[in-house]
Amino acid sequence: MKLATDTISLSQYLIEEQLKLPYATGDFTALMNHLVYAAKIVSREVRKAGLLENILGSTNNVNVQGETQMKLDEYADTLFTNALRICGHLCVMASEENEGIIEIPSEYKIGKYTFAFDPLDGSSNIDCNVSIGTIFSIHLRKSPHGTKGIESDLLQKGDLQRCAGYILYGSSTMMVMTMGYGVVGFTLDPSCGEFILSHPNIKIPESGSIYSINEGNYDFWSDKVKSYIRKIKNIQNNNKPKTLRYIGSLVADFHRNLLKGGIFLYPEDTKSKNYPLGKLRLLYEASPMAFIAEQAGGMAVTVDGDRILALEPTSLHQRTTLITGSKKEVEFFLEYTKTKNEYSI
Ligand code: AHM
Ligand code: MG
Repeated sequence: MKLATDTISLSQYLIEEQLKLPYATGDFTALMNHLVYAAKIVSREVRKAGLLENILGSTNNVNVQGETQMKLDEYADTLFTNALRICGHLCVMASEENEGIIEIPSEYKIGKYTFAFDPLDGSSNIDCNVSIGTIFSIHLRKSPHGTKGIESDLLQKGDLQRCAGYILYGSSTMMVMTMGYGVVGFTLDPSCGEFILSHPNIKIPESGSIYSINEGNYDFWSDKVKSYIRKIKNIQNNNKPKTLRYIGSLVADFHRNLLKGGIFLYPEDTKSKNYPLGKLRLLYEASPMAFIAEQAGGMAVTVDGDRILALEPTSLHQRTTLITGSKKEVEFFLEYTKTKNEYSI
């Protein structure tokens, strides 16, 4: 076991990283400190959700995606919004739970960063004590500094992200993030209330035996996706079939595959109202995960093989298909689905 003297907290890490950059102003570090504070409070509420009345279950509200909002969703959304818009370093925000942009109220300082987030992803799992998470993406604004941010400040491709990450409320609470030079993970130590650096350099295994997909949608997939899934399960073709692991919380499914290796797929399905797009949202689900995947040595593409990070967003809640995970697994998916004319095995 590590002694406290060997450890470094997320706040200390951010300050040390800032000191390495002679031109850094400290704005980003301050912004992250507000985010970390909100993450700790949401983690605390998630941990005691079963004990509190009026926090589990759904509200009567339906969010912009047409989904019933859970009470914890709403709580997390309000908490992250309030904690971040006062920090003085954001010019505009966007959340999965809000149709339009979230402006910075005029009483607060306007900053140079944008913040897009999914406050509580995997909401169908909240009521049954299954892992859920928060996902975030930070860009530098495009519009002139000092003015209010606008929607186009948020509509930037993933390649331009300054930072992306997620908070996983799992068997422990973790924050995993990248600032464009590798991926680091911090675990919340509840005894001192600090995120402690627990995973200093996360690399996704080059290949892995796990595949994660909602196989209940099988009949509604394209032939190429059906065939690929049959292929990776087929023992004659493959010696060893892959293992299916699917939670239904992107953060948890992604995190497991990041550490163990494998592939996560959310292709389009014809029964969905979003067809021919996938279910997941580009700005605050696919794009931040793609940044982490690539920084960890993995890949993230659409079913057609386009890099997620190269997609130019055109709307806040734009959807995309997502195939992400170990490099060799994603490469095999692309090779298999592109080179075959007839998809049978
Ligand atoms: P949410 O943002 O409403 O929680 O939906 C996103 C979630 C992801 O966490 C997960 O990967 C996916 O939806 C699961 O969808 P499905 O239930 O269709 O498999
Ligand atoms: Mg979500």
